[in-house]
Amino acid sequence: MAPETGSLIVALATPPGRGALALVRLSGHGALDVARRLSGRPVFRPRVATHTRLRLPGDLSDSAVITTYVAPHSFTGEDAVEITTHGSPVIVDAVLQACLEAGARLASPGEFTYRAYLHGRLDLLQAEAVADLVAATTPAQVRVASSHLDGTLSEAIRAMGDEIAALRALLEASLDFPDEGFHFIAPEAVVGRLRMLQETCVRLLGSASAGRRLHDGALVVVAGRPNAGKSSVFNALLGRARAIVGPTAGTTRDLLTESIALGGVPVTLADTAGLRDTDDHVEREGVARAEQSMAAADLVIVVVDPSAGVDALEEGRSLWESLDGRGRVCVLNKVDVWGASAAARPEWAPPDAIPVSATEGTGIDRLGEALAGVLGRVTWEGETLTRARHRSLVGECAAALARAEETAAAGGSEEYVLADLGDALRALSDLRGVESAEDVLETIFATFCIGK
Ligand SMILES: Nc1nc2c(ncn2[C@@H]2O[C@H](COP(=O)(O)OP(=O)(O)OP(=O)(O)O)[C@@H](O)[C@H]2O)c(=O)[nH]1
Ligand SMILES: [Mg+2]
Repeated sequence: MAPETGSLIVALATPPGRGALALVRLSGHGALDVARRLSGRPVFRPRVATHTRLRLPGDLSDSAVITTYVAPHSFTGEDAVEITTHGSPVIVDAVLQACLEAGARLASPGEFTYRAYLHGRLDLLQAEAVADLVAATTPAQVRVASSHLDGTLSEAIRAMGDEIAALRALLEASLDFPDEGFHFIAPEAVVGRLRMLQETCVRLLGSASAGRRLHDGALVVVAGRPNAGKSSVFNALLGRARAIVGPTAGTTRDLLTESIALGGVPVTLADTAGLRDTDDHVEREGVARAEQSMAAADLVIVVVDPSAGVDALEEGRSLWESLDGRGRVCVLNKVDVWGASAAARPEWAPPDAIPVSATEGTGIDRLGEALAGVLGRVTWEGETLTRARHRSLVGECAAALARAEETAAAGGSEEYVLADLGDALRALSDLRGVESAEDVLETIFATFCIGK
């Protein structure tokens, strides 16, 4: 996608297929002429929905609503037109064809938002938020994306950049008047301000793992010995009998996955074959797949049946311990059988292990809460780093600030501190896309869908 602006682009903004209505969007020079040409109306009042008849190729016509926007007061910052027609694909095709005949070309993915960015209507963080908002599948994703679109994250980043720029100005002034004994800022004050800036970076980076899961989703795997009740726990979390449950050990062989939301995070929940040595080659393959999915999981739910006997409990222990340092939650299933007695709890089980009865539904809400807690319930204060790009640039900024602090604390030259502050500032500008390279931008906008 070339970063040219102004040429006339058109795309269907609503999903393809049949609907009650469809919305075709145009942006660029000549957009208003197209509206006139299709409707035969000489004048449109900007931003006022106008009911009109469209004359379309192939002897078709439709009654439609047209809204016009005059540059720079539009989403893209250009002249723009929205045409709402009845939602037949035949009508949509005719409208698109008419627009193409009038000199428009089909928009590339994300091109409307790219233009909004190029015209300074949005910064890069906000443009990414447009894509995230449209792609959101959980309310928490909507909250974070819409808060980023409103500029909360951009504002935090801009404020940090302003603070660094102010510090740079003071240091430069000190450099400019070295002999007169001017000290526009004392070294201790520089260190203090650099520390505060680093704290902001740490706070932002602290949101990154929950933000990544919010953005990319999380893999949560239910694991344990055969017959511990994994499929029953899986079904209870889903709220429906998705997996086959049976009294024979080795019921589940394949990996079963379903999508659910936990604490606002979109989760792929996987049920697995019970972990045991076996000669059955199908079951062995199932165990291998269970192990692979555990290795990739953000969180493993270890299901243990405390009534299953000593050997089973020892295997539960080794599975639990093998996950040390990873996201893990211990579930003591079949509490209706073992009665929640302290004596029946395995001694290795952590104090926050959750007694549940998958068949009766006891403890399942608490399990859901615990899972959401481990996944990092998103507090959606707006300053959540959701993408790898955000994490790496805030990380670069923090590292540059730390270098600057070290130099300042050791009484090093202002020049070195200034160079590090320059790096910190550059990372923040890249984050907001103030002067981003074209190839970086193209990679980002290429992930958008057409019409956005
Ligand atoms: N009483 C009681 N029985 C349960 C509970 N959860 C599961 N069961 C029973 O335990 C047996 C095994 O349950 P599954 O959910 O199939 O166990 P699994 O761990 O998926 O077993 P595999 O797929 O064979 O590894 C079934 O007969 C279930 O009805 C529970 O909370 N209470
Ligand atoms: Mg099973």
